[in-house]
Amino acid sequence: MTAPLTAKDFATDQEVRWCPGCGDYAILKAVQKTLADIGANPDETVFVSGIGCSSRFPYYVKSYGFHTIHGRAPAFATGLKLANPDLDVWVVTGDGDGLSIGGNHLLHALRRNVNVQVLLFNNEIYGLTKGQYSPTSRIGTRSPSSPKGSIDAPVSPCLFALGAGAKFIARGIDTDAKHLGETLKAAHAFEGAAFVEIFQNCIVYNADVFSSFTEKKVADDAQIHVEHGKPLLFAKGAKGLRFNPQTFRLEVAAVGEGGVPQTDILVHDETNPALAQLLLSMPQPDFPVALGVIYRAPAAAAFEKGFWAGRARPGERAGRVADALRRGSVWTKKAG
Ligand SMILES: Cc1ncc(C[n+]2csc(CCOP(=O)(O)OP(=O)(O)O)c2C)c(N)n1
Ligand code: SF4
Ligand SMILES: [Mg+2]
Repeated sequence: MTAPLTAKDFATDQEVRWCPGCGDYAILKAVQKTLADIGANPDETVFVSGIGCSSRFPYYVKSYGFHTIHGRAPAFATGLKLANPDLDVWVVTGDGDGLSIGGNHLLHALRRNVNVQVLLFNNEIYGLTKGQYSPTSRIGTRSPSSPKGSIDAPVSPCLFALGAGAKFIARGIDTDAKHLGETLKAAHAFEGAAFVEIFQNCIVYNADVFSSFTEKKVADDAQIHVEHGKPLLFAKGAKGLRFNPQTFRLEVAAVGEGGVPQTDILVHDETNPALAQLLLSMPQPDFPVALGVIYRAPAAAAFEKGFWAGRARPGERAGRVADALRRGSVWTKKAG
């Protein structure tokens, strides 16, 4: 019997070309460990990316990989999954790749529920092209393309995913390896398009943009780790989220002595899209940042399953593409 693969077995001999201190390194480690933990078979695993620093990912994972065209990783992944549904397909994209040029492609992979894991590394900047502002950059972000500060309202990747009809939406942080690993495993276990936003520090062009909730000393107060069936508590249980039916909004409440009883605090229901919307819309710094599996719809058929239902499987095809193209509506134009 061969020994199970370890995280190191998923590392390649390629020189990793990210800047020292880039958050991408930690994500790479977390993904490699996840692959080992889930017993992934490198011969049946494919990483597909677009263009960007984050999109260099497939070079560094010992599996099959495609470094494709800017924004088109979801389209390649959809084709791959349709042609060979047995492959385990991961998409790696950035906030620019996935939400600027590739917003359209991402939307369709999510709404179709193609059974792939989409990891969107959000550093709120175009790293590879030297720091232009991106669709997730905050208002006021100064960059070579917004020297006076960006005036564009940023898009929330997870709210975009929810609006697109994604059935699994989660969030993690580059440096919280344990939590990120658990989130990636949950994404992998989901049958359908699993969207994971990973807050990733670009130390060169947008350093510490997430530090207000990722720094160790503020994390307890500024993050809420949501878990299905568990009360929405944070700050070591001293605070929680409750629903105000008058305003139809969430509120932060102190829990226990001098505060509200814990029974007032909402219990996380990951199958509730309205709650997902509320958790993803919480403004900072008044509210904590929601992390973990925020939305997981009850079972829905993956796209490729529906596609192949009642069709001949690849390898059992009845004819050739060329014949199909030449068949059917053919007519001859009469002279005169
Ligand atoms: C068609 C096309 N347009 C523009 C570019 C330039 N370009 C390369 S990567 C990139 C953005 C990358 O940003 P992001 O996806 O956030 O990745 P990061 O580098 O931050 O990981 C752009 C605009 C390109 N390569 N191809
Ligand atoms: S530019 Fe930013 S995102 Fe790109 S490798 Fe360097 S630190 Fe990482
Ligand atoms: Mg980016």
